[in-house]
Amino acid sequence: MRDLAALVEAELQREELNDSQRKWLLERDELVKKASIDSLTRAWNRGEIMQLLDVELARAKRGTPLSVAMIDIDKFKVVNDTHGHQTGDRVLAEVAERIRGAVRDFDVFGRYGGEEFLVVLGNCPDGVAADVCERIRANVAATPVTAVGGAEVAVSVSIGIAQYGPQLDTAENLVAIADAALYRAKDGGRNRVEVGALSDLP
Ligand code: GH3
Ligand code: MG
Ligand code: MG
Repeated sequence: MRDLAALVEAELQREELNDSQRKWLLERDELVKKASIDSLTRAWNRGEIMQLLDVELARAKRGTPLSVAMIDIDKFKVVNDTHGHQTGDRVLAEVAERIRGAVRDFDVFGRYGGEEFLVVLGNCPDGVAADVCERIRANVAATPVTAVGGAEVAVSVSIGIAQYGPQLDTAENLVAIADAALYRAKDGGRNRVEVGALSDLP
């Protein structure tokens, strides 16, 4: 996003542009941003986070460590069924905020599906990815979310991690392994982090 802003700034400095052209450039920048961001959670949307993953994959091929984490809200259907969809939306936005508060400045995350988030941990050695995810897990579970009606709703997430490596060098494989590890975290009782391996693939 910073790169994009710098590009727009550079374009705006061009002397041959008149005011209405400058105005259009700024508007276009806003439109591009809006189209890339999920409005409920202010996380990147799925298409955008997959593109950011591609960028990190290119770095990983040159030797920079990379991990991805799939995060899924536990028993979210029960939240909707018990407290209503509006409270469900509030929980989604709050979980995104808590993920944002737990990742490192240069980590990026997006809304991958309904109540699933994908975190791309660039330049992240294996042990560090597990630490970051444990911090996310703890941050989400630390305090309940207040429902629209005032009730306190306990929230937790399960997280599956996949680490870039031999045979684990495509977005597809990384997401598949992170997903498999996530299922293991669900099976193991939820509110936990699991690191995936190639042996997790069916
Ligand atoms: P598990 O612990 O196994 O993940 O159970 P779960 O209930 O979280 O999973 P399940 O896939 O059964 O339900 C996910 C629910 O998320 C179903 C769907 O209606 C809800 N959901 C998806 N997107 C949104 C949304 O934008 N807002 C709200 N309020 N609910 C959503
Ligand atoms: Mg899910
Ligand atoms: Mg869920």
